[in-house]
Amino acid sequence: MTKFNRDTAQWQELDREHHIHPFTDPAALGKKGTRVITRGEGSYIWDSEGNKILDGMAGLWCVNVGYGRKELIDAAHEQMKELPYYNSFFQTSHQPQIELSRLLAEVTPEGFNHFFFAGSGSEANDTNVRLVRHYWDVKGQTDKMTFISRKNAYHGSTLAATSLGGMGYMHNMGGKNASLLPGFEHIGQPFWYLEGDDMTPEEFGLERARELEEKILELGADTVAAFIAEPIQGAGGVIVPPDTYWPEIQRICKKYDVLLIADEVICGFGRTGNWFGSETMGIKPDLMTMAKGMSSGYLPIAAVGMTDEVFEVLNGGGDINHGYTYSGHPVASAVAIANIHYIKGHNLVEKVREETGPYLHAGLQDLADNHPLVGETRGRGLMAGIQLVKDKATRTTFSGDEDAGTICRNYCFQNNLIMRAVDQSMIISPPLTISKSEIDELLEKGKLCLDATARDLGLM
Ligand code: PXG
Repeated sequence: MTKFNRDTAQWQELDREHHIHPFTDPAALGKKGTRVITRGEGSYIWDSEGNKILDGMAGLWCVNVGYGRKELIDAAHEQMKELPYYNSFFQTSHQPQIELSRLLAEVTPEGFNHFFFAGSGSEANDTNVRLVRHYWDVKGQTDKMTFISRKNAYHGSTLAATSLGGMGYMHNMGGKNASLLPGFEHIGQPFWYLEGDDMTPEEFGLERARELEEKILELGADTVAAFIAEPIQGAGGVIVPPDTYWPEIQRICKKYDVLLIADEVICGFGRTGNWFGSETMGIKPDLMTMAKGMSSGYLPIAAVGMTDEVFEVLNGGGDINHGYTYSGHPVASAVAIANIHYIKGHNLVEKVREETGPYLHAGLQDLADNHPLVGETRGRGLMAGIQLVKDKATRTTFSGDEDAGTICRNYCFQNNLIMRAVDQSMIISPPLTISKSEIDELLEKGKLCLDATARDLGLM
């Protein structure tokens, strides 16, 4: 970006003056200044000071094929020249979104053959709310309006997506529950390590799943439209439910005629070692939300996928009064197609499942076994969480000023490793193209930062 001919301090000043950052306290950030990222290649990014940084988060869980892939760049360039924009309203369509729909039908689980496009995961989840309510209305079950999700779930940041999500601090933005719409209910999350007390993980998984049944009975099954959940919670801290959880959820949804929506925005497109997290966790959803890895973040695009059964109902229900200017944007669709071909052509899903995923988790297990600060490590494929604890035996975390997550995150920042903190967990979600030697580097740098954090907190 030398063409702009500004130095880092000038960029930081302009950023402070004119740019409002998402999920950030502007005043606090203004004091610290931002790190300006200028370039990416493979698993690495560079900042305006020339630092080479290992991106253990693949951007925001999305750059699945890594940075700088010519195939995706060329696809965008070619499509821009051919047809930079057209829509699919008013009896028109275009080739990239038709081809992308076909490809998605190929890579999604059996029965998923119909896709509605959006520009982001949040928009796609709004689409879920709109389409699912329409579905029940068409079926004549007009009271089935309420969505149930989980505390500490993340489903996006529009009003409907915020309401679907279970982040209290988001609901409370603008005043008490000002950002929580009516018709959205939340049950407990299946986070055994911190919330399971003296239950076994299996007992706890069943208990948390049965909260869904209790909630449905409390609200009345004839008022509940759908349950939405991530197969493995991402932004909540990479929380893998106990084995008993998903089968019980599936049983309950079926019993009470409640649609099951899998939010695959993070888990999709190879992240967990299968094309979709639903396959990894053995779930058969009715609808799926997809975004992020769908285009590896090169351009914004998202989708709601649905089974033939769900589509059959919509297909007989008249107008779908919903859509975005950029639904199925041709350039974003072309990039998503190139991205899926890249994932297939480089066998990334198999590589994550059989090679790099197990390799990463073996390294992490070593930390869980031997590091005083690490209570457990968890995850699937190339999606992992490291739980930081004060006391391993009692599963007690740090609190107050002893904010192990922030301390560790700051060490990562200083050591040119992107590893994000979610409360007292460190999160890893690198590009699916990461090599074993880059995983070694990630683990070595990660351990260095954990050691420094443990020393600061008096554990080493
Ligand atoms: N569902 C899930 C499961 C997500 O993780 C969204 C929906 C919303 O997608 P969009 O494209 O509207 O952002 C997400 C997004 C974090 C972080 O800090 C995670 C997300 C977004 C921003 C930050 O972990 N996930």
